[in-house]
Amino acid sequence: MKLTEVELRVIELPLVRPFRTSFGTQSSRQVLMVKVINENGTIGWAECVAMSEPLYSPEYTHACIDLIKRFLIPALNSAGDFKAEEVATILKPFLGGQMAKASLETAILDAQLRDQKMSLAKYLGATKNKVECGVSVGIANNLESLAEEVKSYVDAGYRRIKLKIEPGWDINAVKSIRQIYPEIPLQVDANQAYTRDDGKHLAQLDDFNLLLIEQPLDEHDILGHALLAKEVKTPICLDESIISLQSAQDALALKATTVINIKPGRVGGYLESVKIHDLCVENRVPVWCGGMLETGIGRAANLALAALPGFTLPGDTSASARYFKQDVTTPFVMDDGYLTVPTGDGIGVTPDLDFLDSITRSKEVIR
Ligand code: NPG
Repeated sequence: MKLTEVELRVIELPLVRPFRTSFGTQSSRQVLMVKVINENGTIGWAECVAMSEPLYSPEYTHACIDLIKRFLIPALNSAGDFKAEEVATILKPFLGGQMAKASLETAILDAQLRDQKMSLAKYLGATKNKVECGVSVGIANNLESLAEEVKSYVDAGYRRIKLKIEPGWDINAVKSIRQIYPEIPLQVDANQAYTRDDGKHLAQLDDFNLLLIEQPLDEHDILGHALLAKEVKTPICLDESIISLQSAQDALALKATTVINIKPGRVGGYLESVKIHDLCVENRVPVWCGGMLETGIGRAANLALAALPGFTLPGDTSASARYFKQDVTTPFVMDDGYLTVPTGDGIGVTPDLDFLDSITRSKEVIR
């Protein structure tokens, strides 16, 4: 493939309710949408999961735009004719930038698969046609509003609840939800909010039959997670620390994690995600697909990945309505706690361009 055009467009989508985590509160989602056109005139779409600020990861929207324009597109142009499978190798000399790289690789893969008339799900090796839905619940103002929000999701059919936690909003929040729902699959996500000294405190979560504790410590503290895993019985699951196949291999070998959250943007794309999935299947480590408040464009691709056989735990693959009043694609609607995996060519969806234009904050086209 050769790229004839790349469009980088920043949109801003309001969230249906503010989403509070240990690293901040979001009331809208700024997203970099990446569109490529290849030499056949075929269009490919992807979204970049970086946030507007470097709070979850060092990447942020405008840094990604700079990296893509200044280094990634010129490198692909110099490579001449390439396949989507070669993109990661071409971009490897530029360090980091997984989210930026993932968005470009995914848009290129979307166009390539549309040319080949194949769905992303089939290409990645999906074995399911629907995927179980979990939902991530932000830190609430008080236990009553938390219970109310969780009830709305349970009533809607979500099959697994993830509570965001931080020091001061953890044991009691979990206890209150466990009392109401003794059986529901429940897990927590700290987004790095604790330290190595918090082992005894976090061990109190062992009473609540949680599926896992996600990323309790700093993303670089692999040893700390391994030590914590000896202090708590609840399985530790790494998210932010897993940025590549290599980091997944290391974390597993060092016993810092026994479950892995795969987020394609965080690891550099869907192809790297499949490698991590395969590693986990080989080692009988359960995986699940994380979410980054994706629009329908990213959600479609995540569903294709989550349909692979190693994804044995429900992911943060929620319906569009969990986050957005109006999605940029035909909305993903949950049916009996499942979302259907798209079967069309490529990612299987395209954005509604009129709606996209109406929420566009900036747009540049590189030819
Ligand atoms: O369902 O899309 C979703 C969001 C799930 O909680 C979720 N994501 O830390 O995993 C996370 C968190 C997140 C959201 C991280 C946005 C970064 C950006």
